[in-house]
Amino acid sequence: MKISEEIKALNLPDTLTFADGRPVTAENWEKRRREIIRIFEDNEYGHSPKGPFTVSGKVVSDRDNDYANKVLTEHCLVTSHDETEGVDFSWPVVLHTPKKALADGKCPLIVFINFRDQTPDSYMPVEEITDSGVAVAMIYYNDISKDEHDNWSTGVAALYDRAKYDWSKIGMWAWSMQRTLDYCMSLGRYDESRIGSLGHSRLGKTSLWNGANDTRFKYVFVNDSGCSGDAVTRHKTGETVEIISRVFPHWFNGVYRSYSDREDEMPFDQHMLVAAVAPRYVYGGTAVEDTWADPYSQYMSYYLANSVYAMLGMKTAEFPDRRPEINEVFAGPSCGYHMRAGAHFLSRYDWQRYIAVLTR
Ligand code: GTR
Repeated sequence: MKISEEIKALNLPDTLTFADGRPVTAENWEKRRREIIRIFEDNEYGHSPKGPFTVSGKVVSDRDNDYANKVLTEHCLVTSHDETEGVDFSWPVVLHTPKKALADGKCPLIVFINFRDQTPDSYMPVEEITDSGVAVAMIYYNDISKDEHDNWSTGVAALYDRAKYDWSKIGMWAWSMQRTLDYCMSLGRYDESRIGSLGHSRLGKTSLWNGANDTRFKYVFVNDSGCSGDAVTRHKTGETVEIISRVFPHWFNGVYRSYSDREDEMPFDQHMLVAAVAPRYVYGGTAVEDTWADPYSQYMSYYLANSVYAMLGMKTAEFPDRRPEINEVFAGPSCGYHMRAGAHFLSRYDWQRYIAVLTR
């Protein structure tokens, strides 16, 4: 069956039609993009504080001869001051910057949110990343607010009034990626045209929400994010809105759970969030054995995002009108997707594909 036919049968809300029925054009796309973000704020991830923020940082320890004298490693403590609410919050960031790239001029940077605070890490092959001329800024997600249904009592969650900000943990983690970028850009070393966002799984959902919101992220890499990330929710295999919002209620706002077992009635689906990155680059990494996430429902989102890039007059990816196969990589000029062999993981293979796009 053609993927376009599978998609048609799902009767999805149309990215290229405003909520009031007006058609979307290249001229009003930015307006539609903002409308999509609002839909996801209201229905899924909640409303995050909008600042303005003053962000500063200090280097707690550093080594300028890391990885055979090729890498500058800095362990930093970054502080965000919210000027509207008068709230201060600090968290650690580890920065690895390739020294050669620094000497040659500004280098690309990936802001990476991780499951662990160690470096290197099985999800972050530092030497390989920096050898490719890319810097990486790593945040440990539990430093921002614990991945627990803790009644919003830990980390940054505890500092903001819930009556005003119904933000979810995914919203908080995404916010920390933006504030980390504030700090990194203040250093004057990173190339603003090649800033990437990356996370895996629940943090892949976070990377997508971050990248849709903050247009400074020119490359949004979304690894194995699945349900409530980049997978079309309607009729996907594996995890559903009912399961995810029951098991992980803290990842979402209070409204999302009301869509349990009524995905077909949602005025949105996740393909709209993937498309909301356009005209910037969005890339989904998936794995064939990751049926819980559902690589085919993930493919649908990128396949559909192509119509937005086309409408904007941009070059699109060559996504075939069928299900993807193992090890197929479609790294198009404006959007990408791959389905690697194996299971749920953030592998070297995934990093290599993302870096290839960021540095080409
Ligand atoms: C699973 C969850 C997925 C995915 C994964 C992860 O338990 O059902 O949505 O996010 O965790 O983050 O590792």
